[in-house]
Amino acid sequence: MNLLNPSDHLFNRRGFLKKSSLATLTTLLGTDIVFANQLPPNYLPMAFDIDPMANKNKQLVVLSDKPWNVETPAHLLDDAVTPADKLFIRNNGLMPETIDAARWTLTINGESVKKAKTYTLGDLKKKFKPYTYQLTLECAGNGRSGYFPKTSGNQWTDGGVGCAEWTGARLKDILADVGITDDAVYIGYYGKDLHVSLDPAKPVISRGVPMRKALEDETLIAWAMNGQDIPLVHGYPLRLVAGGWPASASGKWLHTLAVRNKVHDGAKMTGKSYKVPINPVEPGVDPPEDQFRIIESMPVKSLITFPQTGAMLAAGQMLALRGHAWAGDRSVREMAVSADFGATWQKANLKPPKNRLAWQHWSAEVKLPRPGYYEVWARATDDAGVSQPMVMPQWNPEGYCNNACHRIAVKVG
Ligand SMILES: Nc1nc2c(c(=O)[nH]1)N[C@H]1C(S)=C(S)[C@@H](COP(=O)(O)O)O[C@H]1N2
Ligand SMILES: [Mo]
Repeated sequence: MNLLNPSDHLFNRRGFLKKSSLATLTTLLGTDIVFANQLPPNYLPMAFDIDPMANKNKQLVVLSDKPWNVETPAHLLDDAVTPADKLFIRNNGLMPETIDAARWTLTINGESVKKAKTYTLGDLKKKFKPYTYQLTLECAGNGRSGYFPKTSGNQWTDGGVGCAEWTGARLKDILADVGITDDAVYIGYYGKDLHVSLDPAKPVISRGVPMRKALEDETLIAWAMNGQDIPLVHGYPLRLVAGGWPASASGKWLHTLAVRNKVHDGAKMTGKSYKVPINPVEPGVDPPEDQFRIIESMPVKSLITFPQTGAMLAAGQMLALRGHAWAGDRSVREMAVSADFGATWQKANLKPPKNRLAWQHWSAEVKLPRPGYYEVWARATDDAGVSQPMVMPQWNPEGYCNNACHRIAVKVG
């Protein structure tokens, strides 16, 4: 899409940028628009007056603006902990326009609670011990653009992933306080966003995780990201965070959480959303719904975050590389890089994660023998011995879980 011709929905009836548009543009800019209140009607700040696909990757890339889907070029994910202005945005609907955090409540209900209970944000912060974890969130559609035949959906390249630091209460502590029954199977979240049709009766997305994931230490009801209030685009003021699983399970603008006595059947839990065929299919084949399973832990994957693809090196200069690796519920055991299209591999230095479900940092120094063009490939292996594929992994109709090796181009000389 081209922001030169912004569609009307960015602006309100009077032609001024909507609060949620401003919040997103602020995220893209990485700083506030100081005189935002002075913007003339229907005026889009010139920083966005460009075709984002031709922006030489200096900023986040807008894949769609209704709803907002914004990805982060790999080299902008170089920070150990992803800052707010570099975390991808994946909205299925329209962000809530007005939020009163002082009156925000979280209700825990569903078939498998003894009695439904409602907490204010203040109650949650006072009553439960806070925990802070770095948690990797990756959209299940990240890498979709690498599938052939092409599948529908946002054409994410590599940047639908990030690892921020989240603070909140453990969901298991809250559920213990509420009291759940033995027949609990799944949790399902409900958020305050609105369907793009503006029909309040239409649900946007309501997903969840099975109890074994819900009750993990690291599954949080979070009110802070990187030590501050969660930015509006990432779910202010309250969000479920279940690291290592499709980020679609981490509900933003959370107001209700149901404890279900069956697999949650909210919007985008049913049909083929966030599901892959149980048995491998030939590329292009789309089996019936009952032959799909829900994606749980995400597959092993890694990124080269330095240097940026297209780097130029002087002859004789060592190539310093670094990046991150993650493996859903697992940890990464080994990281390797190749500069000769996978013919030989060199082991990289790999750090342990800060905590379970955080991405791990790796680095390597590679000698490139003579002037010319190279591709550098990076490959992670998880603690079960599973490695990233060099080429497209198992094709699936919705284009999920593409964990093929990341690669960059480098020129010497
Ligand atoms: N309420 C709500 N929660 C949501 C979504 C949404 O559209 N609405 N999108 C989900 C999806 S598909 C992803 S990948 C992540 C994206 O989180 P982020 O935008 O903070 O990076 O949020 C998830 N939680
Ligand atoms: Mo997603």
